[in-house]
Order: sequence, then C-alpha cells, then structure tokens
Amino acid sequence: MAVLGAGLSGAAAALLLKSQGANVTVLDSAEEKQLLKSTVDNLRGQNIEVICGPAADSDSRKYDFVVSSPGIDPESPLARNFSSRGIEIIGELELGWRSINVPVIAVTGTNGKTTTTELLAQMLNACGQKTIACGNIGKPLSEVAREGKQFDVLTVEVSSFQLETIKTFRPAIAIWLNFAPDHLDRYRSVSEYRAAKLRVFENQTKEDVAIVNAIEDLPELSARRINFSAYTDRADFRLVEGSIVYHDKPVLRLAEAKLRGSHNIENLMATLAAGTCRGLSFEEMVPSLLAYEPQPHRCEFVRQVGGADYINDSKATNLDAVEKALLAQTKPVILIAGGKDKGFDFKPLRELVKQKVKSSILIGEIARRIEDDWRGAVKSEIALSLADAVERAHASAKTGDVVLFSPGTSSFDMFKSYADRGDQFRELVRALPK
Ligand code: UMA
Repeated sequence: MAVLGAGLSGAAAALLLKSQGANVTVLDSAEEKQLLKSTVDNLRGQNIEVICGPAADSDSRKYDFVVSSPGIDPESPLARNFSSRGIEIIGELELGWRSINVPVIAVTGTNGKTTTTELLAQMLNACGQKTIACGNIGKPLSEVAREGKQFDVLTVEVSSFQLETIKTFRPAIAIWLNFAPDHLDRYRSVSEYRAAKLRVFENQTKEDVAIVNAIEDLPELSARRINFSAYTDRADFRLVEGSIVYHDKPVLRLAEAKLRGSHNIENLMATLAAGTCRGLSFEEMVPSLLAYEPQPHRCEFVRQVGGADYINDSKATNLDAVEKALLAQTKPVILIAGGKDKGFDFKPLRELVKQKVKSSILIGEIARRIEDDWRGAVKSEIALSLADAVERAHASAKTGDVVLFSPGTSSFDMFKSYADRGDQFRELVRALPK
C-alpha cells in the first residue's frame, strides 16, 4: 500500500497500516531534506519505505490502494499518478474511521472548529465520558486508532480536505458551525469547497444527529436535526438577554463564561447540543464550559504598550475570521493583515474596515492585492516583514488604540504555521519598549 505525504497524517496512516500487517511505502513530493528527519527515521525504522522528490511523483509501481494526506490536492502530480491509473485513493480520516469501533462526533465549519472540538472534549471528559480531541486539530484519527486506547466517544475536528476523500465515514453526531469562503487556492469555487464540507452528513442516517447553525441554508439531511443560532429565534438553542436558552429554558449565563463574541456563543451552543445527544444534563455540562480558557492565537490579548492594546489573532486565516475579530473591537484599530495569496478578494471587508480601522499595515505575498481592495476605505502601508509591521504599528499607535494582528489568510509564505506566526508576533510585541 502507498501513503501520500510524510507529514502528521501520512506518518500516522503508514504506521497504522504497518501495525495491521501491510507492506507500506510512503511517497512525498518534497525533497528528503525538507521533511522532518525524526519522522522519516521513525518510518524507516519500522521497515516502511520512504520515497521523496521527483521519484515519488513518477513512481510507477502498482499498489492495492493509496491513502492520501489532507494537504495533498487530488489534482497534484503525486495524486494524479495514482488516480490516472485507476488505483483507489482514500483519505487518512477514512482509514482511521475504518479502524475504530467507537462513536464519533465530527466538528466542521469554516471557523471555530478547533475551539468547539476542545470545548467538547474538555466537557465530555469532565462529565465522565472518556474522549480525546483529534483529527484536523493535530492528532490524526489513524494515530488514535493505532494506539488502541479505550474511549466512550471520539471528538474529531474535520476539515474539507479530509472530507473530500471519505467513503464510509459516518459520525453519530455531526456539527456544522458556519460556512464562509476559504481555501480558494485548493478549490475552483466556493461551492466546490462547500460541497466537500457537506460530505460530513453524507453517510448519516435517521439514527444520527446533525447539529447545525440555524442561519445556514443546508440541503435536506437524513439525520435528526438540532439547530442553534445567536442571530435568530427560530432555533433550539438561541440567545436571550445574555443567556443561552434551550427552547425556553435558560441554561448558561454568558457573563460567567470566559469566551467572548457571538461566534463563541455559537460554539458553546453547539457543544451543549452535542452533550444533550450524549445524554448529559445542562447542570452537568455548564461548569466545565464556564471554566474553559480561550486558546492562544484567537483574539489573544498580548500586552498593553503606550496605552494601546496588542491582540494576536493569527488563527484568522480567512476573511470571515477577520470580520469576527473586527466586530468584537470597541476601540480604533490598527490592523496588521496579509500573508499567503489564497485567492481571496478582500473587498467584502471594505465597509467594516472603513468603520473600525484607522490604518492598516499589510504583509506577505497578498499585501498589494489587499491594498488595492481597500483603497479609499482606509490608509494602508506595506511592511517588509512582521517585525517591520509591528514597529510601524508601535510608531503610530496612540493611547486607546488597539493593534490587531488578524491576517485573514494563511501563513505559509513567511512562517511554518499560524501558530509560528502568532508566536513570533507575541515575541515581537513583548520586546517593544514601554
Ligand atoms: N505533499 C506532497 N505533495 C503535495 C502536497 C504535499 O507530497 O502535492 C507533502 C508535503 O511535502 C508534506 C506532506 O505532504 O510532507 C504534508 O501533508 P499535509 O499537508 O496533509 O500535512 P500534515 O502534516 O499531514 O497535517 C494534516 C493537516 N494539514 C492540512 O490539512 C494542510 C493538519 O491540519 C492536521 O492537523 C494534521 O493533518 C492532523 O490531522 C492543519 C491545517 O492547516 C492544521 N488544516 C487546514 C485548516 O485547518 O484550515 C485544513
């Protein structure tokens, strides 16, 4: 069998297949020196062949089937080498699913997946239902399957990339948080991205549950449906006078929670809904939700310098996330944005930027395009690096301003990941003179 990609997912899939007695080859288009040495050594140490670079893209051997990593585009030369020969390709998520025997809660949506997955896992464990947060959040499902630990339920963050290559994946509970354009460097259109995400419901039956945002116009679903929304009253979970209300019963007072913003209210609603499906009462669930601390890189307050607040929102990798971060601001904003050019059009943010942002500092390969898209709405300047951007923000920030780093796109043109980008921002801000 072949596994495409030698990152987290590929390594986990290869080790799972090996533990099941298969003969495994891992193929990766990158040169070996670009891969993590410890991963390659570990695979080879388990008698797994690793082929890198052009030799991987042109490997002409026949395999029974191929497992692909989520980051590999089905149209890439590596994937086409197998699909064009009619060799079956499944994704790492599907492989992991076939090797477990525990119900799955799948969490998808453009934004809030990671927070909701963490909230849910923390809450279930606190209520005595043993679970683990896995999938797109960082620990591949195949790794959980190989480790073979006992769980009552698995809490799996699923991305559109992973859903593209499912066949039988059937979550007992599927959560659809929200939808907004993203990943336009991978998909030809927004509807193609949406179609990939909608596959989360594909194998569900009436015995399963779909927990969906009430304002989403979703197709008919086979699963039983529970709705939530912070914006409409036509939902099972809704917002009434500062509390989350289930039908007519107030269940959680938001002033007591550490999470802020309408998007987080919806994340809490979806989590409560999943808990009820697992047989939990609100009294059992609420204490751990109130104790939940927001994670780094998501509107994380870093420090106040010269009377201005500095906020790290590096996790904002699409426009919808920037919009949510801007809506949550009550002070004049100096916005640092930009990064990889994922094909986004930043014009939809023009009005909000005009209202909230006093100046923008743009970085990365998409900087000039954002400058064009916001011309006339806000004064923009282009920085040569993140360090340069932070210095420029510091030079212009006044008491009462907020310097918000909410990039609106991915980090891969300049950083290893959004976390690396956010860590660097935090360090730069900590190093600023008072
Ligand atoms: N590669 C090729 N050929 C290609 C493209 C990539 O060989 O054409 C190779 C690369 O050289 C690299 C490997 O594939 O060695 C990387 O595979 P990958 O991109 O699938 O990355 P993994 O390390 O396996 O991480 C993946 C997810 N990455 C992506 O979906 C891009 C991780 O989500 C996830 O945490 C991990 O599996 C465990 O499940 C990250 C992500 O950015 C956080 N996800 C996107 C998002 O959240 O928006 C979807």
